[in-house]
Amino acid sequence: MNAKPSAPQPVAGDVRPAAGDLRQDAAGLVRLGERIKDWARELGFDAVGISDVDLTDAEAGLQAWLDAGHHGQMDYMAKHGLKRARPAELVEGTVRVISVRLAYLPASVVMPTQASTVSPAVSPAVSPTRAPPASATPLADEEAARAARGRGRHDWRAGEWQRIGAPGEAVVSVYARGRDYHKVLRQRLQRLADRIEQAIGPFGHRVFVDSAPVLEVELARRGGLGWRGKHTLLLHRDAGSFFFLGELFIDLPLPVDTVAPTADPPAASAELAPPAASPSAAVATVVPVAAVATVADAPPRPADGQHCGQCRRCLDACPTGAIIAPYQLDARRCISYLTIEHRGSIPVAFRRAIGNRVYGCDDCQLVCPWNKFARVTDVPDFDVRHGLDGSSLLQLFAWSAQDFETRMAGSAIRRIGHEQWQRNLAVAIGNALAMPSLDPVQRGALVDALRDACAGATPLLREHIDWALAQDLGSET
Ligand code: B12
Ligand code: SF4
Ligand code: SF4
Repeated sequence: MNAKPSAPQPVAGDVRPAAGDLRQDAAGLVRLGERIKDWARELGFDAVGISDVDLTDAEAGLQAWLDAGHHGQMDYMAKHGLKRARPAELVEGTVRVISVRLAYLPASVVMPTQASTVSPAVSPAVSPTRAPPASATPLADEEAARAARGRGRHDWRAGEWQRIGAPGEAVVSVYARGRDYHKVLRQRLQRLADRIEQAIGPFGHRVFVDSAPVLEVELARRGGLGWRGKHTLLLHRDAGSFFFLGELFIDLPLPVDTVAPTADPPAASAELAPPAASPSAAVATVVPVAAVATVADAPPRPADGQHCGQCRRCLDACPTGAIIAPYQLDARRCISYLTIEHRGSIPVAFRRAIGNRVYGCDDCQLVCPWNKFARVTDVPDFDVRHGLDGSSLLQLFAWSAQDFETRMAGSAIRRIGHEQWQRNLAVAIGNALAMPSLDPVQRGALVDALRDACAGATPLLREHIDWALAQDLGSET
C-alpha cells in the first residue's frame, strides 16, 4: 500500500479527524464514506460501492476455474493462487475495497450518424422510439422510466449486429474503440485517493484497474454495484454491462454497502434477439455447449442479487459456446481470449465462429435485455478513434507495422502487437471469403491483399493467411 509519509493536510468539509483517530470514530467513518461517494461522482464515476474483503465464498469458484484450466495461457491468473480472492493478503492492511463503475459506450454508437444508421430492412422490429414491451414484473415502472430516458434513442445494438454480419466489415469490440481504459480509470482513482488524503491525511491505499490479481467483478457485486450475469460480467438495471470496473484498496474500516435485492429481467421480446443475419444466430456453435464438460461438484452460486431469472440468451448466443454453464466461462473458447490473450495459432476449430470479430467480442452483452438502454459514457477518452467502429477488413489489414504503432498508441489494442492484429484480421478475411454474399470486387481485393502479405509474413501469420485463402468460395469456381 502507498502510505505517503507527508504530514496530514488541512481537513476539508466535515471529515475532521486524521486517519488514525478516524478508525475509532464510527460517525466520522459514516461521514467519510458519504463524502468519498460524492467525490467519486465529482470525478465522473457512475457509481461507487464499498465492500469488505471477505471473498471466502468466491474461492471455490476461482479454484475450480483454475483447476479446469479455463484460464488457458493466462498464467497470471493462476500465479497468485487464492490471493486473488484475499485482498488483505494481496495488500497487507486492506480492510475495505472501494469499487467504481465507469460506462464506456460512446454516444456515437448509440446515436449513429446518418451514414451508419441501420437500415430498417436489417432489423425490422427496431423502432427508435418504441417503448419496451409491457412487463408483468414489478420492473414495469422502471422499464417505462428507462424507455423515457432512451426516447429518441436508436436501438444501438441493431447497428452492432448489422456490422457483425456484414461481409468485409471489421468489428472491434466496443470497449477497445477509444483510449486504453486502464490509464483513464487509474488516474481518476488516484485523484480520489489524493482527495481522501487531503481530507484525512495519509492512509494506506492501492489502486487497481484490471492490472493485478483481483476478483474485480466479485468485489463490485459485494459493493452493491450490480449483480453477476450468467455471462459472468457485472450488470446493473440502469447501466447494463458496458462499463469498466476499478478499485481502491484501503485500510479504513468504512461502513460497507449492501447488495441490491432480487428482480426479474425485462420481458424478452423478438426485437432484442440478434437478427438472423448475425453470425451469432447463423453460425453453428463449434462444439455444442452440452458436449462441454462443466466443472463437477460445482458449489451453487449464491442466490442474492440475481436478476437474470430464466433468461439464458447470453449462453445461447455465444458463438463458441464459451459460457459452458451459467456463471462459468471457459476462457479458452471465448473470442475475447482467442483474439486478445491467446498467443500463437488460433485453434482451427474456433476460426469460423470468430466471424469478423478482430479484437474482443460483445455478443453475450449485445443479446442481454438489460443492455438495450445501457448507460452512455461522457468520457471523451472513450470516443471512437481511427474509425474503429466502421472500418473494413481491407482497410485495417493494409496497416503497416508503423501504422499500427502510430494509430494504436494510447489504445488497449496496441498490446497485442501488429503480428497478432494481422493474424486476427486474416481469420476474419477467411470468414468473409467463405460468405457467398461477398461482393466479387471485394473478394478479389481481399484475396490480393492476403497474397501480397505473404511476402515477409512470419510463419504464424503465413499459416493464418493460407487458412484464409483456403476458405475462399471464389477459388472453387
Ligand atoms: C481474465 C479476464 C478475462 C478473460 C476471462 C473472463 C472471465 N469471465 O473469467 C477473457 C479474456 C475471456 C475476458 C473477456 C472479457 N472481458 Co474480461 N477480465 C478478466 C479479468 C482480468 C479477470 C476475470 C477473472 O478473475 N476471471 C476468473 C474467473 C474465475 O472469475 P469469474 O468469472 O468472476 O468467476 C467467478 C464466478 O463466475 C464463479 N465461477 C467461475 N467459474 C466457475 C466454475 C465453477 C465450478 C463454479 C462453481 C463457479 C465458477 O466463481 C468465480 C468466483 O466468484 C477481469 C478484471 C479483474 N481483474 O477482475 C476482466 C473483466 C472481467 N473483463 C471485462 C470485460 C469488459 C471483458 C469483455 C467484455 C471484453 C470484450 N468485449 O471482449 C469480455 C467478456 C467475456 C465474458 N463473458 O466474460 C471487465 C468486465 C466489466 C463488467 N461489466 O463486469 C473486467 C472487470 C475488466 C475491468 N476492469 O473492467 N476477460
Ligand atoms: S465475449 Fe463472445 S465468445 Fe466470449 S463469452 Fe461472450 S459471446 Fe462468448
Ligand atoms: S442475457 Fe439474460 S442470462 Fe445473460 S446476463 Fe443478460 S439477463 Fe442474464
